[in-house]
Amino acid sequence: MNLPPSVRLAELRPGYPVLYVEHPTASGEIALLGAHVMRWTPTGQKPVLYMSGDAVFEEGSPIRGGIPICWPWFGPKADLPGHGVVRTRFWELNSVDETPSGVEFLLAFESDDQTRRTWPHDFRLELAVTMGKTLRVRLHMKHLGSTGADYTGALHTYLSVGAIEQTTVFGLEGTNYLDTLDGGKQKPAQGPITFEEEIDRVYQSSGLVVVKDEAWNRTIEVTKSGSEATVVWNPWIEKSKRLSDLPDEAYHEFLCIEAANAGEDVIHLEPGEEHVLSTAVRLRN
Ligand code: TA6
Repeated sequence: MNLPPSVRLAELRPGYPVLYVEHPTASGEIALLGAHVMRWTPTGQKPVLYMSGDAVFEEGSPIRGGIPICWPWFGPKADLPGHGVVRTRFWELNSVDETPSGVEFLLAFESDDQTRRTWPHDFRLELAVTMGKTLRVRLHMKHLGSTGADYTGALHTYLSVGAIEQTTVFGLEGTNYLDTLDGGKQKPAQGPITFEEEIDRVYQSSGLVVVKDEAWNRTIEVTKSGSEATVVWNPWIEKSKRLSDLPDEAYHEFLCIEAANAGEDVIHLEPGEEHVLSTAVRLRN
């Protein structure tokens, strides 16, 4: 495939291709493993996506950071891999188009014998990623099975902040959330979110989320579509220590704001039906 001037394809490890982007508006990286947006940095800014310094880059292992694609289920599922079957497989690169405002990538993944062993329905996924002054990620799912199926999933976005202790999340006030750390109990949101402990919540919301990062004096806006659930996660101290692909002190440096179909937001697709889950991330001027 001919790549435009701002894009090159190289192996981060033998057999582990990554797309590297150096465009006037932004730089970034997309691993073909999991069609995983690993980095995105608008020109002149600090990185907006967080990537763990201890991340593992090998087939079969999820990447800690960036935007994991959690699908066709969100979270743990019996003895199956957490967050589904597509973030640890290589996707196909279908096209790359560059314009003065950015670069658009189209990647695809189809069900196969390996996915059928854990997910008994055929499907086709297409991911559109646009990197520019805004990052846009759009997951288009088509159900090809012979019977209907219920899907959940998320665009599991890791955002870099200067200090989690000086970070506040706005936009989820007045909603309810399911508290994953308290048996999934439904609780009312008490106001803007600040961080003094692990937070792992599925908010029932389809709206704009605003992350105010006092330490780096910047504000990140996260919008979405095709999603009625927004997951907010920070591992805090103990979980950071437990996760081998995350430095012990990493919890200071990121939070996840995830456009999800999770909790009560389950997507039922009949044969041939489709759904689109998307998110956009930008720095407020
Ligand atoms: O999105 C929040 C969450 O479900 C947390 O419970 C935590 O497990 C996080 O995802 C990371 O999951 P992973 O499988 O990538 O380690």
